[in-house]
Parts: sequence; C-alpha cells; structure tokens
Amino acid sequence: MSDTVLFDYWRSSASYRVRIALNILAIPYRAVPVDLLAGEHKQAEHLARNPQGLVPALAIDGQMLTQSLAIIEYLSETRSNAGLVPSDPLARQRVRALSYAIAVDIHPVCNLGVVFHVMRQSQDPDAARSAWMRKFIGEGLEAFERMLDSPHTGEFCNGDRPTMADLCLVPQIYNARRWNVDLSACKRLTAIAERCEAIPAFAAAHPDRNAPASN
Ligand SMILES: N[C@@H](CCC(=O)N[C@@H](CS)C(=O)NCC(=O)O)C(=O)O
Repeated sequence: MSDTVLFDYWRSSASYRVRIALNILAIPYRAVPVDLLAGEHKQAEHLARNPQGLVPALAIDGQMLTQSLAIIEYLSETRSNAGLVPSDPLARQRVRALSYAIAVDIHPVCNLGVVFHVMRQSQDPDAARSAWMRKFIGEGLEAFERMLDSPHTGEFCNGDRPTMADLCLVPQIYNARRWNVDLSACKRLTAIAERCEAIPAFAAAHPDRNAPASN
C-alpha cells in the first residue's frame, strides 16, 4: 500500500478540512509541512505537487491530489462511506451548497495572497487586515447561519452526522475566532462547531495539535 502524505500548513483551513476527513475515515497518513510564511508553497518543489502553489496536496493511491473539497469527495467515494458526502442527491446538493458557501465564497477573499495584497495598500496594515477579516468572515458566516435555518439541519450542518459541510465550518470558525469575529448572532453554527470539536477526529486535526514545534 502506498504511503499517504499530506502536504499541509498547520493554520491552513483547507488543510484542516482534509486532516479532519483523513481522521474520520481512519486513513493513516504522514504530514509534511509546507511553510506558507516562508513562501515554500511557491517554490518549484511544491509547485510540482500543486501547480496552483496552494496547500493542501495529498499523495494517495499513487496520485497527487489537490483542492480540498475534491479530495474529500474522492476519499468518501473510495473509502468506507462515513456519510461525509451523502448519496441522496438532494442531501448531497445541500451539503455541497453549505461547503461552497465557506470554501468558495468566504475562504478565497481571506486567503494569504489576497490579504497580503490588502495590507500592502494600507498605511496601517494590521488594522486593515483585521477589518477585512471581520467583514468578510462575519458577513459570510451570518449568511451560513441563515442557510442553517432549515429542517434539514440537525445535530450537524446536515442531519445528525458530520458531513463535508462540517469539515468546512470548523476551520472557518477557527479563523473567525483568530480574528475576533463577533459570532453572537450565529447560535446554530457555533453550537454545531462545538459539537464537532468534541469529536476526536476533529480535535486531532486542530491547528494547535498540528503546529511545528517552533510555533
Ligand atoms: N480551493 C483550495 C484553496 C487552497 C488554499 O487557498 N490554500 C491556502 C491555505 S488555506 C494557501 O495555500 N494559501 C497560500 C496563498 O494564498 O499564497 C482548496 O480548497 O484546496
């Protein structure tokens, strides 16, 4: 059996999603850190893994896979079905819609490259970054909270077991806390995130448990 290697960065929310999936599906893997702050993701060695110069990249089944949601879908299609991506078309559509609301709509505007660009335009880069994060994460999660106002929401974002949507939500909440986003109006999603964080597969994927020793 080939060695499964996750090329990730401890604080990367896209990497965090894949770490949770690997843990839920009980797939043993080895993590190789790619230091985003040192620019390792733009170097030739990592571009050979992911031509976009982003993390994560997952070496598995003799292939190098990129894009966290596509990786999660591949794992849930090829490994024991833990329900991460429901087989019912309508449930699957809803799980994807919730996942994309975070991974496609919130995450890209808050990505390192975008935020560094915003900071470079400002006289007060740190204040500009905080305001940017609070605006886009706050507005995005408030919309997510409204999406959860549905009979299909259960103990988790869709029904009573974790799905890909929860794998997107928990890392986004980590970022929201990091930037002091006010989540007081988001009771549903904070309750779901707390429920997820109590699950060992989620807890083991937390950035603090995956930070290099120097941090
Ligand atoms: N859509 C991609 C996003 C990957 C991504 O943007 N990763 C971030 C870390 S969370 C990154 O590598 N950022 C580096 C940069 O912006 O330069 C996925 O879900 O895998």
